[in-house]
Amino acid sequence: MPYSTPKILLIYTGGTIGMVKDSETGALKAFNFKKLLQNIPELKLLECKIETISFTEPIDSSNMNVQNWQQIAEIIEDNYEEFDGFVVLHGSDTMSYSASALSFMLENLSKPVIFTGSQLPIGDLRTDAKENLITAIQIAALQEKGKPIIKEVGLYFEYKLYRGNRTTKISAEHFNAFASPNFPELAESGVHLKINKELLLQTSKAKKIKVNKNFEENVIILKLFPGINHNILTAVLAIPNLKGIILETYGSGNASTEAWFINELKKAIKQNIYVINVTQCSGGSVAMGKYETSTDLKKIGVLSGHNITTEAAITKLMYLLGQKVSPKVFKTVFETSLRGEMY
Ligand code: ASN
Repeated sequence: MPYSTPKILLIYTGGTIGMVKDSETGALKAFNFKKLLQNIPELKLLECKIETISFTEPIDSSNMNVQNWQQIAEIIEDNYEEFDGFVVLHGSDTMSYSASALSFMLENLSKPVIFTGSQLPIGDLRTDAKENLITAIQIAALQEKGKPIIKEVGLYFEYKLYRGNRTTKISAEHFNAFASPNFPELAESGVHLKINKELLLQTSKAKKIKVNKNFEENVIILKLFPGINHNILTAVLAIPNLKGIILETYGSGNASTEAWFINELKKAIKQNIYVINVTQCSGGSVAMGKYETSTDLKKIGVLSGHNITTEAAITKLMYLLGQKVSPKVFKTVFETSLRGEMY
């Protein structure tokens, strides 16, 4: 029996891909996507059925927030049974955060959710939008014996499919705007579409999708710099209701050994604020205890983000806090890979 044509839902949230220039100011702003889709007649040639749904007010992704993530998750939840795959059109600026957030929201995902966007609007003559969009849809529609091949949240940009929660935006100029410094790409588009099957996440078929929309917003990312003083650290840690900090440290998880620094963090941890160590380096991993400058951090109970990106770390923290994970197991759960986001 032949398998039925895959059905793909295209979710338009905004971003440069669908923007036009404001006639007065010349600034790029989000636009109605239905009209812009008419710019890509190629979509009709794809071997899948495509339906679209759009945010009522498409946004520049710099305006992305937790409510928007919940909205994307809800659209996927409401249409999960009817569609075989999902493509989320999203601004590139915060796409890595959203792809990471959605990877945590969508537990036991067994269908592809592919984020994509572009650096130039789809109506621009030199646009990168067409290739990104067309190939993202093809990837979302890939099947083997009638079942999706990709069963995770991916990010497709400039000929590469990455695991979404491993990515980071690296360029505001190049079409090649994303990197996945600590994990190889899941697929590469050349003359052929080469899928690295051994790298794909495999979810148990028996488990039903669970959509976790509760995210804690009282969190912060603190990037260390030589010269950060006591005053600044005290002020950050005194933020009312603060629940967790992603501490961007140097190299393999190193920081100042000065007493005031360690003592302030120790006090915060005693007050049940989680402190997670991630590296400022674009590649490599935290290894607390490797240098003297990270030994104290380990002793006072700072958690290790291993080789996670900052984008995945902050969204994982928001997710686990939102799930009210018990303090007894929080360390173990945070330091374990849940969606392939760390080793
Ligand atoms: N500012 C845009 C956005 O993130 C950038 C882009 O999409 N290339 O929405």
